[in-house]
Amino acid sequence: MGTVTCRLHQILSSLTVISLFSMLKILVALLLLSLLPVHASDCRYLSSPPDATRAAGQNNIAQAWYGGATTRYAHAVLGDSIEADTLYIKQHNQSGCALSLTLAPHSVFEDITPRIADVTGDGQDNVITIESHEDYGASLAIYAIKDRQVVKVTSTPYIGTRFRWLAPIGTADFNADDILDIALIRTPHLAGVLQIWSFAAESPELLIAEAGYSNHKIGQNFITGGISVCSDGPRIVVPDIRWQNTLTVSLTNGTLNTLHSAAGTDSQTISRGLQCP
Ligand SMILES: [Ca+2]
Ligand SMILES: [Ca+2]
Repeated sequence: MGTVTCRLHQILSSLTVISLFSMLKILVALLLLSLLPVHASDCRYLSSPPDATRAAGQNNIAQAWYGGATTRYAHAVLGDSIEADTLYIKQHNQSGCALSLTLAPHSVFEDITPRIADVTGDGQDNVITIESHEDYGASLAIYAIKDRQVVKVTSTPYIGTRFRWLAPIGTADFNADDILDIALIRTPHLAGVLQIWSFAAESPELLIAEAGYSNHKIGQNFITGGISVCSDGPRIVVPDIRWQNTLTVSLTNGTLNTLHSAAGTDSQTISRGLQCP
């Protein structure tokens, strides 16, 4: 009986050694796999809305784009009811796949292409997005990469009502603090409030707000107008709220000044407005 028990013990011990050896082989194989380079084709991303495009950056962020197409916020201000719930950011010199952030179910990115610029003044790119909440409408939300994660660092307040939108115009340093500010039009189909925001040190500060401008018509998946940085400073070029004239405005001594008004808002008139004098 004692001999049988001893033999059984030997068999069990050898089985344990074999299974431990097998596990070790599996662990080594997994480690080797994790060390293999990840090719772009290996990355699996949620599908983007049909008209979404990728933004390209020059500083630390190489690309940013929207994925996770969803119809859960059926505002259709940009032409269809397909928005996105995921922001992808790929850094320069980053191995592996893009980093990502997915919004909570009450929000979407109501946008086509995010914008890349350092608007907080820390030398690191930010990704500028339009983020809409199912109850409170749109806000301008600023993202960054911190500790290899996509994080929201600051934002404007929500407009406050469902299906109210805002349209960014562009970035320029309007208050001469060497940090890019963001100009936008809040509710471009209603009051058309031109706002300029500073996000220096990740703190939102409204530099100016004045009604009577527009840069978007309901259903269009593009924004009209932009900003030119001329020798006398940045100039915003957008249609007036009734889309009759193309206005060129600057922020001087804390007020918006209309430098020029041209009849019409067609693309040629807008392009002429964007040329510095
Ligand atoms: Ca920054
Ligand atoms: Ca500034």
